Amino acid sequence: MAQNEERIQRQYEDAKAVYAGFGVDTDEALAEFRRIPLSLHCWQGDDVKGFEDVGDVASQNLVTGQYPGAARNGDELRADMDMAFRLSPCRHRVNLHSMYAEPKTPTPRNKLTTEDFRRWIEWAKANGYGLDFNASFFTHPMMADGFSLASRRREVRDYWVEAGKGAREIAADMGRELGTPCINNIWVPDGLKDMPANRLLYREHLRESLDRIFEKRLDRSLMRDVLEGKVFGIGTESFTVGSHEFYLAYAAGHHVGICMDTGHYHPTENVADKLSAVVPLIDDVLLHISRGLRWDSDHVLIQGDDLSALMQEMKRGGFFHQVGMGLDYFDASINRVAAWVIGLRAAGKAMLTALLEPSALLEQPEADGDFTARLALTEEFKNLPANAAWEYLCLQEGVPVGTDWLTVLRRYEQDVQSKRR
Ligand code: RNT
Ligand code: ZN
Repeated sequence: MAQNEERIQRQYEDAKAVYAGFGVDTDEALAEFRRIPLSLHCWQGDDVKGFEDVGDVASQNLVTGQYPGAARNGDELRADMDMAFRLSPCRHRVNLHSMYAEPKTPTPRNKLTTEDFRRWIEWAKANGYGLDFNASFFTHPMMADGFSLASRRREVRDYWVEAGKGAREIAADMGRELGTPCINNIWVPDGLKDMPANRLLYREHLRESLDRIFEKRLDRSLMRDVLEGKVFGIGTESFTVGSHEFYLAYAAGHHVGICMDTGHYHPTENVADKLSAVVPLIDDVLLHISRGLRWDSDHVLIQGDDLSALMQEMKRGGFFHQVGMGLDYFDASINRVAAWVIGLRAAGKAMLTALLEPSALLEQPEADGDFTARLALTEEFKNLPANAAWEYLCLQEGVPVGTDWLTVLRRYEQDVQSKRR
């Protein structure tokens, strides 16, 4: 072990010299890394089921796989998240859905209050996690024909408007109690399988429902509103009411924010490119970092060109303290805690690599019109020794280096997860 530490230390010193040659201060990059939180989505831990007894209703989030050991209640879910956090050197927030409420007596979603999340809040407080929030507009008997805020039925819209309003109050309370603004996201699955005869009608319903939800202004230091659009979903191939354009236009006109999920666009579209287009013009932006394979498949986040490009853009645009970052995927075919750890570590590595990138050296040739040098350097920077800095960070944070985390995870699986039947 000590030998390993020595190696990591030595390699970090070498890497530091390499980066210094490009004008980058690795210690400063590590310090900056520690200031940037990643919000971990609680719903990977139980396949987006939640704790309510909603009966046999359709789910609008397709999760595949049957790996044993899913969390069955708040205590198990929190223990699993704590485990994941122990294996990640990132700074962490927690992203909650209202279906994970723990009310003393069964409470419908439109009547939930902050006290129904008391245990989450106390846990977050005790561990220094910020909280983000979402009303769950899915997997529920009031999702009449798969519609919520854009339903043709007034009573359905009313129900979900109430849930949406309540969520904002809860988010504000969470922000107040934790001392960091809670990002409250709205995603609704509303849409149609086949060609609509009247698209405008649904969009007008959605617009009016949002107007009602946002009627009350809430303190931005406590909570932020964002709207998550989507190109299509399973069963809503022809028409998604809450498209990206709809929310973008709504957000710009109503001083709310947007959430961009990297799985929610046409596969050749790039969210990295969208940041500089929307961040200067929209009040708040949240990223749902996911990995779509062929479609919005919500595969576990791993490193790759898309993730690198996203983090590079966050860095180059100076967006890290302006744009929220949350993970969003669900895989029930592998250990669910491992799925979190793999995603956190992938996001963390990509983020650190971007922070270490000698970006200024790319800008100069671009300004000079020397695209040859820009491309040559782009290629060269891909292989700078970022992993040495990553290992050093893990060591300093007391987090397993390399795949050592898997040994710890296996023990947890054996001692804790495998006992859940
Ligand atoms: C669904 C959206 C949404 C959900 C969560 C559970 O396509 O990505 O963010 O994943 O709300
Ligand atoms: Zn999402």
